[in-house]
Amino acid sequence: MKKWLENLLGISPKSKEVELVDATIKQKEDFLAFAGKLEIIIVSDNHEAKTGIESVLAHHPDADYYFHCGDSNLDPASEMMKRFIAVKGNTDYSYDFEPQVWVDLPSGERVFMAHGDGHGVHQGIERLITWVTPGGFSPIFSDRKTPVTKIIFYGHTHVVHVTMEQEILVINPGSIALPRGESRIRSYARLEITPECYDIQIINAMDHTIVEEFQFPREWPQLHQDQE
Ligand SMILES: [Mn+2]
Repeated sequence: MKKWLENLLGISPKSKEVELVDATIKQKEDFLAFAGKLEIIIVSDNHEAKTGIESVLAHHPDADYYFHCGDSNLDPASEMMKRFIAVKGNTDYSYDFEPQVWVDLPSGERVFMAHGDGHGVHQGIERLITWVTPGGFSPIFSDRKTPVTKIIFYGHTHVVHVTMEQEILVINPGSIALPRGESRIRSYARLEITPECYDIQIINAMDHTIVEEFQFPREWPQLHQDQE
């Protein structure tokens, strides 16, 4: 993570505590003045294989964030995994990952990431959406000052999925080692957040060529929402 981001957030993104981002105009100005965009790399389900992840890190050395959606089957304390904000997959039983994380980005978006096995993602993403929607099941919504989740990352299916549902951007980068589904391409995702839009690239992990691109318009997130 870049130093300016840490300073802006005042916390490490790996902090297990959920910190609220101060919803001020100043923050928006800071974001624009410092960077104007964020680059985020998302990988999932390498199932012990290290080469794909090493190659992604070598190819994208300067991303602002690296997210791993679970089933790495690698030690979270290893040098490679320390680069990632990661969650526990259903086959990560030997390792001490959080089952789910919320991360507040300096752009104002709150990200929710879970592997997805606990949210029934083989049946679809409805439960994931419900989980992060105010009034949903997540215990975090007992807090009246909870920012609205705008982005979800998940894995588990090993199938690429990019969509915008109920104003939430949802990304499954596919598996970087064991792809399923029609394309059968080992893949990961790159998300760029600019003031105007979300640009998403699905990238072939073997040669880093772009397989698919998506773009969704973006509005500055509503940072705090009262829950009555
Ligand atoms: Mn899994």
